[in-house]
Amino acid sequence: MCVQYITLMLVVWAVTVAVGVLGETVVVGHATLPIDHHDTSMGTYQNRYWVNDQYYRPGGPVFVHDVGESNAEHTAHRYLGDSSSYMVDFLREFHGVGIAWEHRYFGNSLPFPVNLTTPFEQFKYLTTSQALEDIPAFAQTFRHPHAGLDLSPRTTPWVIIGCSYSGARAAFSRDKHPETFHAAYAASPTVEAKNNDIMYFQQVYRGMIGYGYANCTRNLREIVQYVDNQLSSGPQNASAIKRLFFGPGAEYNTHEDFASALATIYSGFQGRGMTMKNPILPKLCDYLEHNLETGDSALARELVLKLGSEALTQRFASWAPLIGIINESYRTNCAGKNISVPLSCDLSQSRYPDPALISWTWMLCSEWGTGVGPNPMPDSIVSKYIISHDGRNSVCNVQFPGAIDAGALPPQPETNQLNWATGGRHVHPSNTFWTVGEFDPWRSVTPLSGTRTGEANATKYVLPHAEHCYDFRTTSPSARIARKLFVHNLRVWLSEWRPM
Ligand SMILES: *[C@@H]1O[C@H](CO)[C@@H](O)[C@H](O)[C@H]1NC(C)=O
Ligand SMILES: *[C@@H]1O[C@H](CO)[C@@H](O)[C@H](O)[C@H]1NC(C)=O
Ligand SMILES: *[C@@H]1O[C@H](CO)[C@@H](O)[C@H](O)[C@H]1NC(C)=O
Ligand SMILES: *[C@@H]1O[C@H](CO)[C@@H](O)[C@H](O)[C@H]1NC(C)=O
Ligand SMILES: *[C@@H]1O[C@H](CO)[C@@H](O)[C@H](O)[C@H]1NC(C)=O
Ligand SMILES: CC(=O)N[C@H]1CO[C@H](CO)[C@@H](O)[C@@H]1O
Repeated sequence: MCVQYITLMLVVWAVTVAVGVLGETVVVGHATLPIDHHDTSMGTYQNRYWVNDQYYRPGGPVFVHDVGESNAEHTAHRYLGDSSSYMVDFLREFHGVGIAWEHRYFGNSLPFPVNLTTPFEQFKYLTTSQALEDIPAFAQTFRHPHAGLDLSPRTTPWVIIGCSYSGARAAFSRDKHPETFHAAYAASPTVEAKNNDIMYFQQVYRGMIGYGYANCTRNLREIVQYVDNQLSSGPQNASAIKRLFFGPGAEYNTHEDFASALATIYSGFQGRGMTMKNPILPKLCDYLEHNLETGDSALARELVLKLGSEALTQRFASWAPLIGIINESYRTNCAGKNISVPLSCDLSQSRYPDPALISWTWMLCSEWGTGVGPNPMPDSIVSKYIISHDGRNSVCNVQFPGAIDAGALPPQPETNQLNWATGGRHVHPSNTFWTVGEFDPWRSVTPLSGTRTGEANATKYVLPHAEHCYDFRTTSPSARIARKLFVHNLRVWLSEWRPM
């Protein structure tokens, strides 16, 4: 399992952030919250949030953008401080107050310091259910930062918005705390916890076909089959195929680490699809397809059929950018590309030093499930070896050595317990607007896996030609439709709200 698919949930807008022209109107606040909502003797910590109240008029709602599993500072300024953001649009339209909320154990919202030496017991309060109590506790005493007006849910309708894990949190929040949240916008809501989701790459596969890359998927399937045959046909062939791709020394990697490294080619899909902003997959496809002499793709295909999958695999392995991509992701020097440092091509998992990744990995290892599995034959576009077959959960063991043996982490993430506690894919609160991207790799763990594309239902919308968390992008046409539908619903829901 490589870092791309563990960080994935929110690393979707690695695009340049516009400078917040309204930056000075965003104020940061700190809420004092119990570390343990069930036992106040554990003490309190400070949870960070940001507020923009410049569009507020009495009677307007409070919008909370729940940032989820990252340091929220960047997102807070992007959504609250940028006059062209979706949030500022909502604030203007409804004369609301906007809040960006940082999740406990992320950024500066730390019950305990998070780093590689954090004792396991200090992660005890990093649970989905504890985190679901944080905003409701904060909301009770929330006041207009300048005018001091009571803006708690007793006097003001609250609306929670999120995507991916925080999209699931939006739905769960409305479900568990209807007294706090009057409405929710759940975008790409990954409500179902799951280990080794085999539909992830199936969606990538469907998306590639949807975007006109069917031939490329055929090529990649043939390559994957060839690679898997070589990996399973004795140590000599296995070593040879690893060296073919990543040079001398690559043979010391396990099948799992090697196969996961190859799957890096799909890492840009969920955030960028097959557009030219995706720096890997479309370029690799073109390279595999095109006959260098004539530029004729049909001809290339014929050539491949004649030469067979071994030749095709060799062509992939000789794609010039590949080793650079791997060296960058894994901080290796495979094939000795950098002549000023020694050759090193160890593709094994190492510990993430980034605090947000440490906390998120803890959540995955304890509750949400880790990894994505190979999509089913005959459509497999990734090696069957991307999952380890030794029964041990290597990501969790590597990141938190000894935690499973000490009983601080379960042997396997307790996905069933979490789904039972949250409702998982059966969560169905009222006043909730649901969306997902047509080719979102995470679509199968949302409640919209069966919904038709573009179907403009009252409270559900599948964004055509979109992937993960496209809803808040100002430039996406289908996101604009989604937000319009939400606004339409929200007007009705707000008209039904009554103070307590
Ligand atoms: C790392 O975490 C430990 C335990 O929580 C804490 O005592 C220590 O100060 C932290 N180190 C840094 C550099 O923040
Ligand atoms: C190694 O691969 C070649 C080419 O696919 C195959 O002919 C050969 O049988 C394989 N060797 C073993 C030991 O399976
Ligand atoms: C896919 O390959 C077929 C030949 O096998 C060719 O006729 C067709 O033009 C190719 N499609 C694209 C989009 O390159
Ligand atoms: C080669 O590695 C050194 C040391 O890590 C680094 O400073 C340098 O930028 C690298 N060179 C290139 C061309 O990436
Ligand atoms: C809206 O969704 C419901 C259930 O999700 C479905 O039964 C119904 O046909 C949809 N309505 C429209 C107009 O698409
Ligand atoms: C750390 C390191 O050596 N990275 C290298 C990976 O490969 C690219 C190009 O192939 C080099 O430019 C990097 O220096």
